[in-house]
Amino acid sequence: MPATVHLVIPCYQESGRIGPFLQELCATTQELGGITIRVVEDGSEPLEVQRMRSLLAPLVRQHAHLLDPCFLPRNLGKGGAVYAGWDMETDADWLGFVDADGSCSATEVANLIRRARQQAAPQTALFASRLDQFSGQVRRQWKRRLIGRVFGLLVSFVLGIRIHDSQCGLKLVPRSAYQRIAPSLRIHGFAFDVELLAALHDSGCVVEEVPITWHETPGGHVHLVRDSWRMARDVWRVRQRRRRSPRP
Ligand SMILES: Nc1nc2c(ncn2[C@@H]2O[C@H](COP(=O)(O)OP(=O)(O)OP(=O)(O)O)[C@@H](O)[C@H]2O)c(=O)[nH]1
Ligand SMILES: [Mg+2]
Repeated sequence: MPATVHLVIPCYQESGRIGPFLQELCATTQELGGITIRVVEDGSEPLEVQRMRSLLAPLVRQHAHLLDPCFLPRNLGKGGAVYAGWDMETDADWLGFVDADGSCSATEVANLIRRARQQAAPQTALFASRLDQFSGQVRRQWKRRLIGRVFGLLVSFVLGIRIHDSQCGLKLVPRSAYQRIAPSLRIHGFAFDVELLAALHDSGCVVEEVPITWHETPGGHVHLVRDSWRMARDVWRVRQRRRRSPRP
């Protein structure tokens, strides 16, 4: 039996982007087997919720492994939605998430799952990474590329954990490792991946960066100035918290 995987797709106002990607993801993961997927809609306005319900209902009927979506009553942020979805799952060996916009293809998701399943027991967390910035594998607006790189350097420097791209929208974490650290996780916004990285690292779980192909889909929600500032502030908070509670 292959290791089981539960994938969450955090969504905020995604009815215009998620359709083709979700279709492709459902088909690809059905072939692999042992995978469940849940869309977690994060408190969008009523009209958007209605659109998502109509879009998802036929897909849920068509694919047994696409679970009923979760509609959160208020916006928690990307991390909050991911954790809400992970906390609903009590069985899977692996917990993961993937962005709704299809910047990372269903094939890449399948490749990462295959890689996770090569581990004898879930042990090493796998963070997809836009590492090969200049190989043509990564197509991103130059501004996002630059800010992403600076943010990666900031995370490595401030937290003392070597990482190139902490923010890529595809990750797989052993459920046992998540359960150990879940009570300590506080950040629910776009920098939640940084806190996740630090908590995994401090708990002794190795995090491996896996280069993937990434073709940016227009219409992203991350505001380069406002969110970069908030995220940098959150990195600092993670640092301060780690200093207050030294690792064993
Ligand atoms: N649940 C939830 N998800 C969010 C929120 N904001 C963004 N997301 C989701 O987070 C994922 C990534 O957001 P994007 O809008 O693609 O981010 P981006 O601006 O394209 O940034 P990159 O993809 O990193 O280049 C998508 O699945 C979004 O729907 C939010 O407030 N709540
Ligand atoms: Mg995106």
